Amino acid sequence: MSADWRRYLRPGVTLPFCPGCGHRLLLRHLLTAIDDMGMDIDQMLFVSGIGCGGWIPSPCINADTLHCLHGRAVPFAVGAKLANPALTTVVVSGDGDLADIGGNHLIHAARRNYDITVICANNMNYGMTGGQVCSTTPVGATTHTTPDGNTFNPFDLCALVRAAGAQYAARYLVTQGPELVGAIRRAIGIKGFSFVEAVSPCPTQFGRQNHLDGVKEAYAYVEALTIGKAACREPASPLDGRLLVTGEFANE
Ligand SMILES: Cc1ncc(C[n+]2csc(CCOP(=O)(O)OP(=O)(O)O)c2C)c(N)n1
Ligand code: SF4
Ligand SMILES: [Mg+2]
Repeated sequence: MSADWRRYLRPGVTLPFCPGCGHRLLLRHLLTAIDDMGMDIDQMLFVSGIGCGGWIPSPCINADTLHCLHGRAVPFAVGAKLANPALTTVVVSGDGDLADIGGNHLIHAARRNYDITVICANNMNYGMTGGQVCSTTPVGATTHTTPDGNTFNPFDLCALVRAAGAQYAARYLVTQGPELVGAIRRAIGIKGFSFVEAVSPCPTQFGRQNHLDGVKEAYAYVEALTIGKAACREPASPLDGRLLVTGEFANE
């Protein structure tokens, strides 16, 4: 793995994430994948919506970035790709942005198999706005809007986009650096709709709401939810209670 990822940061940028935020690691893994692939970043476009996850491309990456309306990163990316098919187009945004307010765009982009890559920074809540419940919040987790614990089953986003037609779908924790870098590389390399879910702890909002007393505890919580695909019963896609299955779920 290359260590040269920092050269893709916008000069003078202060990374806008809290200490210990998983989004910072995701940024590093994304730029490492781009460097490893020898991509010409001037031929790439990074698109995001609103939220802490939406800050990963803009202001951090020194490339063309589109910072769009909340939930609308995917249609902006599709429009840009249709206008300029030579552009390697990568959406990076939060779980709330992509799966909640933007959920319909996500499934239809997968169904239509647009040649874009979508990277979802899944921190299991709306981090930016204070830690509200969202469609990826585990059952039982407390949030600002579910003080007695979330009662709804979370989406399995990889299963969702796979069922809709995604050519590639993978999920890894941001602490699984080589796996996540490899998944991002494969996703960008595939022609067609590809999706990578990066499980990214949010110590400040999700952590505080769940009485996780520090960064270490926030990461331990997420790791305890996770199991590798090989260790899981097949098919690996349905969530088993609070389980997050990591691995590749489509690679076509
Ligand atoms: C149309 C609209 N509705 C609501 C908001 C408020 N809002 C801003 S960010 C956000 C949630 C972001 O959550 P997520 O995408 O998961 O990103 P995170 O901050 O968790 O990384 C919301 C609801 C908004 N900016 N625009
Ligand atoms: S609120 Fe959460 S997601 Fe947002 S920057 Fe802080 S730790 Fe990261
Ligand atoms: Mg989120």
